[in-house]
Amino acid sequence: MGAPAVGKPKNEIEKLGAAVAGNGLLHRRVFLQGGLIAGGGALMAGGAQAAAAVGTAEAVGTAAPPWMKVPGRSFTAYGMPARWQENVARIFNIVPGREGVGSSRTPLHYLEGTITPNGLHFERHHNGIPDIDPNRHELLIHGLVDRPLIFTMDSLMRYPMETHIRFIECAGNSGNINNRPEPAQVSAGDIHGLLSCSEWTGVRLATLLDEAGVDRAARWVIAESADAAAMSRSVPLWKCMDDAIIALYQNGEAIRPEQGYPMRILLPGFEGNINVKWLRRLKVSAEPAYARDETSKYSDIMPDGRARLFTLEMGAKSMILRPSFGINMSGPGVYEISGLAWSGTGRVAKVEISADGGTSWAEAALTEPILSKALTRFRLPWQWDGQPALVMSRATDEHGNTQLFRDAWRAQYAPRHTYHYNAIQTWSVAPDGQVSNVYV
Ligand SMILES: Nc1nc2c(c(=O)[nH]1)N[C@H]1C(S)=C(S)[C@@H](COP(=O)(O)O)O[C@H]1N2
Ligand SMILES: [Mo]
Repeated sequence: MGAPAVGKPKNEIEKLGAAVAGNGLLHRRVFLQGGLIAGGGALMAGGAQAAAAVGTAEAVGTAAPPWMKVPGRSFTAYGMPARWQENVARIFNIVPGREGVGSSRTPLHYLEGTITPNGLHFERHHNGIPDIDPNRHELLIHGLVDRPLIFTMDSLMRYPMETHIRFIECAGNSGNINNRPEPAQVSAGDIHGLLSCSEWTGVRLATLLDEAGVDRAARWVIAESADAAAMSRSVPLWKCMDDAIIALYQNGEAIRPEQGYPMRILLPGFEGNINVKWLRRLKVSAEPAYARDETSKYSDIMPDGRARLFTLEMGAKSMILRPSFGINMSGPGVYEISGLAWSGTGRVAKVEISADGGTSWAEAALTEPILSKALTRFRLPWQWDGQPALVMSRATDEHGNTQLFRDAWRAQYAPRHTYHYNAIQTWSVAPDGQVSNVYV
């Protein structure tokens, strides 16, 4: 967390009628009303110092910081973050002999806003990142269609494009780590970082399928990749005709190799795995393929041991990132709790926060824009009294889908099941400000 809040004393907060739930949660509009903005106080002091530094001749002399005494460095062809941000990096372990297989995670706890920088988008590769020459890559649409079609990059680029901000979340996100008997003492990015959000631009899949002419018997589209995993997944035809796009751009630039260069199928809100990267073929069919990744993997194992296939939409979910493991508190005072919420079925309707282990809840402010199937930032002011606290968030989407506590979530499935994990994340704040991961 940043510096502790220096705001007004507690009795003034109570005068405002700001405490809305137990253990110091304040009304979401308190910061907007002003008067309690601790950061504002600190900012003004800092601003005054800076003004003094640039405004007086002697400050530009000996007292000036070194970066004011020499010209800055030159231009770069492709910019990089400040060198002070070195720890803001993807989180991963490489298994020797399996260098390209596995995943890296987004360091969610170090980021703000909702867009994941391209270099920090999580990665999940089943057989490494292929080096595809876009001039030799083609997309084939065939199967139950009137006219099989082949698209080169040049021909695809001539179609009308759309831009949407959408998250991608791996079906395995959070699950493995939360399946451990003891809560892992690792960062929010380690636990929940198979999750990223980008502005994607591409061609609506429905446009291409309409041109091919889909047969009336068709119900599925089998998407196949051009990497060495030759992954395939069955996509319901309704989704292909709804909001699916063939994504070519990610946050304004060509989609990164890690994300599927030169193209991937983007199925908003659906589990990560089905968003096939390095897409080469779409086969329209009456039946699903029952491919490996939709039968042995990424399906839900129920308490009776049977598998539920094709649970494709990710649930409503959220987590607090400030504070979180490694993002500690620095003394009692007013803080802004900040985190992310999302749902695979639409918009986030509300996020509730508890600071007393789920006994009482306060509604967080949602930062605009609140977009469908995109990450939404939530915030709530908190007067921390320096006592032990259990903080947690609970998202509800526009269809009423919400989050369960971990035990209730686990009771829905077979014992070791981990896919589609969306239970409530709880952080414990100790009197010294240290934050740890706990099961509630
Ligand atoms: N061709 C191909 N597509 C793939 C994968 C892969 O290994 N190969 N991994 C899948 C999985 S499991 C996930 S979670 C997402 C991850 O997308 P990202 O690497 O862009 O974050 O891509 C999916 N698409
Ligand atoms: Mo995944």
